[in-house]
Amino acid sequence: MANGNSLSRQTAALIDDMLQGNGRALAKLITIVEEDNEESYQVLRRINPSGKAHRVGVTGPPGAGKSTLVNRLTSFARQDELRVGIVCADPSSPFSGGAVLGDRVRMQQHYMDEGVHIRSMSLRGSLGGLPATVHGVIKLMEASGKDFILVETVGVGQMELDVMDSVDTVVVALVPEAGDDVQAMKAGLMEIADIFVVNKADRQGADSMVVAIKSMLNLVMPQSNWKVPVLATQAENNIGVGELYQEIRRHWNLCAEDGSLAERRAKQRRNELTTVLQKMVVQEFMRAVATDPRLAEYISQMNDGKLSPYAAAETIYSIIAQQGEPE
Ligand SMILES: Nc1nc2c(ncn2[C@@H]2O[C@H](COP(=O)(O)OP(=O)(O)OP(=O)(O)O)[C@@H](O)[C@H]2O)c(=O)[nH]1
Ligand SMILES: [Mg+2]
Repeated sequence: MANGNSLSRQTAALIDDMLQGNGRALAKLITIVEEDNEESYQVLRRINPSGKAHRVGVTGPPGAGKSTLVNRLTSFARQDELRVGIVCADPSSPFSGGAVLGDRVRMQQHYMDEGVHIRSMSLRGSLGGLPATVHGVIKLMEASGKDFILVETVGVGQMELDVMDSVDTVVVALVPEAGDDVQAMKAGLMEIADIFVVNKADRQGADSMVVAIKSMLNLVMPQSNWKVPVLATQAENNIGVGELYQEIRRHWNLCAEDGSLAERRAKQRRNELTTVLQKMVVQEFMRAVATDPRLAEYISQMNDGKLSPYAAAETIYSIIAQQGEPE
């Protein structure tokens, strides 16, 4: 990976087309990036989007109405003449095939719109890990000229939290019945949410849910001058989603003004650097172990408990570092 420079003429042409905004080329490149192999690396190596797109994450428990919200938000963004990219990242659902079909129905009106690109990703067992792959797809969408990128993830596990590191504005969607969810909500979720939504507000308990979230937020030290709004929506009936859209944009504008957006982007780039470097080092390690009997010997000593993993890592690293000269 570290030494490879080759890119097939075909893929290079795809990149050119994608940069011109060609949707088919974008779709094909996303497939390549999802593969997480040498070619994916070569593609991502050549993409360095300007960072002008507003990336919005929508996360929350299964069935909260995230896709319905995303569909409605897309309409508002299109009214603003923004080009929209949608990434539905579904790491675990065994029914993802069905979910994709359901989302197709929910987002039907946008499938025919050339200004909208919709992508569902089922990434169980993805080698590079979900967050890195989603991040690559977001970058492709941005490079292809999307202005507003919506990323939907299900659930509130560590993986979803990590995905949310790749976006600028995080919307956490809950439903009135999710009282237990709020109780069980980890501090992490409170910290990542820039906006809370209580969707399905046509059902009972929405108001008290809004109050409960607000009072929990009061316990958290504010991290910036942004006061996290808690909104009630009915995505199905398109009630309250206009306000949500306005708050999402307001958050982004504020972050751009106070410099926190630039900080967030810089952090994302540092994370990306670390991820790529880790991959490279591990690959180099695997290659070296396969060819250098000294390394195999250290590993066997470590396996026997004669060498601590720390000592083994240090020795192995110094051998690899001696061998590898930077390009
Ligand atoms: N009553 C009511 N139902 C809604 C509302 N918004 C969405 N729904 C319904 O809730 C169900 C789930 O909606 P989705 O948008 O698929 O929810 P989701 O969070 O994307 O679901 P997963 O991606 O499977 O986790 C659908 O049947 C929607 O029609 C609402 O405001 N009120
Ligand atoms: Mg969904």
